[in-house]
Parts: sequence; C-alpha cells; structure tokens
Amino acid sequence: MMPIVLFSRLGRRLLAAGFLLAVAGGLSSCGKPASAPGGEPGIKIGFVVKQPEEPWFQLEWKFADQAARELGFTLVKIGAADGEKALAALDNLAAGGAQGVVICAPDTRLGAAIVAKARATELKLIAVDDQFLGANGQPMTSVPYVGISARKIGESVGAVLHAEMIARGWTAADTAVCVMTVDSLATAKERTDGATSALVAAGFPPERIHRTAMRTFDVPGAFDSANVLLTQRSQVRNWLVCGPNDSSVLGAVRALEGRGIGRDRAIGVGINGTDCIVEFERQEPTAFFGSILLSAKSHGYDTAAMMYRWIKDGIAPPSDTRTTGVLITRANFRQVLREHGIRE
Ligand code: FCA
Repeated sequence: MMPIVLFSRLGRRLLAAGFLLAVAGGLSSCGKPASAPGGEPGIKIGFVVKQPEEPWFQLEWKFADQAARELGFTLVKIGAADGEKALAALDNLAAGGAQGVVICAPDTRLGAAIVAKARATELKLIAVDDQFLGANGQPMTSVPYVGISARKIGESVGAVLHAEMIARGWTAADTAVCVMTVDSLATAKERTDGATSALVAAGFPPERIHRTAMRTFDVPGAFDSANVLLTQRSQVRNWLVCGPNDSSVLGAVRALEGRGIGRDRAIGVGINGTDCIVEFERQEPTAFFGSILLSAKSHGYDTAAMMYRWIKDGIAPPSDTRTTGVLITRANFRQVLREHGIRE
C-alpha cells in the first residue's frame, strides 16, 4: 500500500506544481494574474465548519468569501458535522490542490487526528471558534487559533441578565436561572461559567442557578434539555436564561413559551448575535432579550486572510487570537448589524 500512497501524494504534488507552472506561463504571456487583482494564482484555501446550517457559520463563510474576492484566492467551503466528514474534507481539499484549511471541528477531541491528517496531506491549519484538544485533553497551542474571549463574553451575559432582572423589579427569591450547558466544549463551558459567576458576583443565590446539559448543540437539542429542567422546576416564577450561543437560548425560550412563560416572566441573553436576528425581526417581542454580537468578520475574513498570507508569504499567524463582542437588543440591533456589515 505504502508506495502507492506515496506515489499518489507525489503525483498530486507534481500535478499541483504543473498547474502552478501553467498558470505562471499564462501570466507571462498575457500579463494578468489568473485570479483577482493582486492575488496569488493557484492559492486554494478550505473553510470547514461543523454546523453549516447555523447563521453564525454562514456569516463566517460570507466574510471568508469576501477575503477570497479581495485578496484573490480560491475558497472551498465544506460542512463537516462529524469526524469522518472532517477528515475526508481534508483529504479532498489536499487532492484538489488546497494548501491550507481554516476549520471549526465538529469535535475538539479530534485535534490530534486532524493535525496528523493535515501533516500527511501538507495542509496548513488554523482552528477557528473551537480550539483543538490534544491527546492529553489540553488545548493544542501548536495550531494557530482564533476564538472569542469566552469567559469575558459570558460574564457580560450574566451582567446583562442581572441588570435586566433588577430593571424589571424582580427579586432573586422569585427568579431562577436556566443555564444551557455544553461542558465538553471548552469555549462553551467558559461562556456559561462566565455568565453564572457574574450573576453570583452580583449577588444572585447560587442555589437558584440550574444547569441543564444540551442533548445536541442546536435549537431542538436546547428545547429538549430546557424542558427537562422546566418540568423539574415548575414552581419557578421568573426565569433568566443563558447558554453558549443564540440557538441554545432560543431553544430554551421556545420551551418556556410551550409552558406559557413569555417575555413578562423570562429574559434570555444569547451569544453570536446572528442566529437571533430573525427573532428580533419578529413583530412581537419574545423572551429573547439580547445577544452578544461576535465579530464574524474577524473569524471569517481575518482567518482566511491569515491563511492566505501564511501560504503566500510564509507569515505564520499568531498562535492565539481572541475577539470581543457587543450587546445587541431589539433597541439597537439594526444599527449595530449595519455597522458590522452584516445587514444593509
Ligand atoms: C462555537 C459555537 C458557535 C459560535 C462560535 C464562535 O463554535 O458553536 O455557535 O458561537 O463558537
């Protein structure tokens, strides 16, 4: 098997080199690059995401596409909901002549396997959103990572929930917190730990903070897990809801509605600021009060641009980049989204 594998890898490289030569030849004869102005012909970058249906990842892709257009490289977008698909995506990208991949892996414990695959196929790697874990369960700092300042952003969720509770004149005795958790994902755990610690720091009684583990990391998964908690705590008057992202809070808000608990008795604050836009655009306000809008442009455009410069100029990206967020509510979301280039 080995010689065939080696031969096919070598063959691919020769093909890719031939392709580059052909493009270079084309350049000298017509004097124009084969890709967008200023671009480097032949640079191909993959952008692999775990949940392509989530508006957050669609927006990341949109900004990565913008980088491809402006800098002049080819972007290949692939959705990979499980480990098998993620590893196959790397194989296919390498076979197609890509030199690098930006990836939000479906499971961060795949880190070592993804790094091994990237090495074998000679793909440069940047992890976005979710940081790889090594075999020892620790973050893999050898792979450049662009993520959010998860703890801080979580703390701001907790602070917003507490301030809104006070503004409504609710007391802690009449209120409980529903925390949607995904503790297997470090960035998710840091976010919810940040939110609960800010609530406790503001004086909220820890025994009234209830965690419920999400069955799946999406709206239906959140809906199911919130329902389990709400059944157990049916006597609670008012609810504050937090979670690792918008869809986790949206699922809980839908579960509350199913029990007749609307915005007069619940306050939900999400993270992403993208998956909740439709919610804010609904005529009637719901219990989904606000969200911390993250910088999809940094995660989509900047990661793709970092990869481009790494391939083109050999400039390796910083090993760890953290981005911040800004609160959006029904009151300001249109303006803030416009400022961020997300809505016209
Ligand atoms: C994780 C979440 C996404 C988004 C991203 C920045 O990957 O699953 O919803 O919050 O981090």
